[in-house]
Amino acid sequence: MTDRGALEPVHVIGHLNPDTDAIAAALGYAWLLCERDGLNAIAARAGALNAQTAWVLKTVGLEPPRLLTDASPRFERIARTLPPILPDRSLREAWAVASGGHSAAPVVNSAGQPLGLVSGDSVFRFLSRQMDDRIDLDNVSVARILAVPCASAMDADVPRFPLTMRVRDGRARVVREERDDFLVTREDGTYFGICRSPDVLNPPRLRLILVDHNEPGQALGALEEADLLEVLDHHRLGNSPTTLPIPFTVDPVGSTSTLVCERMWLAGRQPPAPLAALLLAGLLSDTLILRSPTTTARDHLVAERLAGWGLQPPLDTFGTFQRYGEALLAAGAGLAVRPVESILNTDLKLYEGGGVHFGIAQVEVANLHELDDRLAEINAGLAALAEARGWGLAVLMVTDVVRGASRLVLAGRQAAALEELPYRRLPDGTLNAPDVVSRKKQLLPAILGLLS
Ligand SMILES: [Mn+2]
Repeated sequence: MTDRGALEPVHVIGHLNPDTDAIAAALGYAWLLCERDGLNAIAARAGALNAQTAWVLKTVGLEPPRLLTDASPRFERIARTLPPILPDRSLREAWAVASGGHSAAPVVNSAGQPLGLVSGDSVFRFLSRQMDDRIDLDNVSVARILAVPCASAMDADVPRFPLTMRVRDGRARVVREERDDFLVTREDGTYFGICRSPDVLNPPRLRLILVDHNEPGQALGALEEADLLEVLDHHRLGNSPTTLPIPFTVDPVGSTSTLVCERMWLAGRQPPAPLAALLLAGLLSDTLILRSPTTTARDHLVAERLAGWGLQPPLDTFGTFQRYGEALLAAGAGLAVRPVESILNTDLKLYEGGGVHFGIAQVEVANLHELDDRLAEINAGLAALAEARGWGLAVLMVTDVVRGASRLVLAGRQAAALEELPYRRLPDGTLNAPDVVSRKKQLLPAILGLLS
């Protein structure tokens, strides 16, 4: 690692269009770097989650890593969060903040809106105005000057930069300015901090570790603006040159999750069960449950170990890692290529309410339109399922995991009882349920309310 210290954040990130291995390896390796080396390692992702990965994260109970679409530093990175001062406070207080921060002092109203900065320049201009107004400065004490409200001595024309803006996009503006200090605002325009021109002209570079890829074309944007610290991968070489030597591992095993787990093992660190289960998913997804020709003996060994660590209650319901892997692959397949049997049975739960036995299956998709081509088959399959099981009602809940919405397909003798659900019926007979994603917490209570 560089001499910039252990607490400088380092982002661990996988490739664009992240798959389960890219997400699992980023979270797993970031965890190991924190645990083993005390680094401030932060897992990141270079794009939206796919349906399979969203299913795994939900199943194991982990939050997705933060989204990082490019490596160009933002104003947030160079902002100093100096305490703001209300405009009616004294110049003396502003002065204290400014000298403490070796910069200007931010003047912010009670609603959080930045009004300006008190700087050496602005105070000097304030004094000049006093002289222009023919105030006899010989007879004005320093104490009286320092007691004026700071707003009267501030510079109100300071440029503001949103914290999410790329620093490089603000550079030209800063170069034209005579000022040295600038305001950084939140998205809603409220005060976040201030920044100084040397930091705008030469911002600290993001520090990155790439996992599950090494080609710049597969990496997040503006990779050249970051310091690359390490690569941990299992793909072909396609890397670009670096200025400094870095640890670079490309080992042709079945998944990057395998490599991460081996390093945990070597370091004598056992990850928490949800993380182990996620790494197992990364391995099983990349190797198609150890069946892909990329699979090595090491992947088999690691799968056994991760299953032991990760398939603990409540994930022990999968029994074996093979069954866990099958659920995983089914979750990622989307509706287009899956047999109706698998769509209806992979995640099916049985209930009873008001004497009616019913089942609700849930399937996750990346886009609700995946349902359209398969709707006739699904309607038939769902009706057959209700008939075969003797249920009054069968429901398929198709959930768009990206946008957070569902469509419901209904079958069974009691389906009419659901007419009163607060969801709009579409021309194809399905119900449109925006904002509904949870079977347990949203759909089931609504159905039970109508049946009882
Ligand atoms: Mn991979």
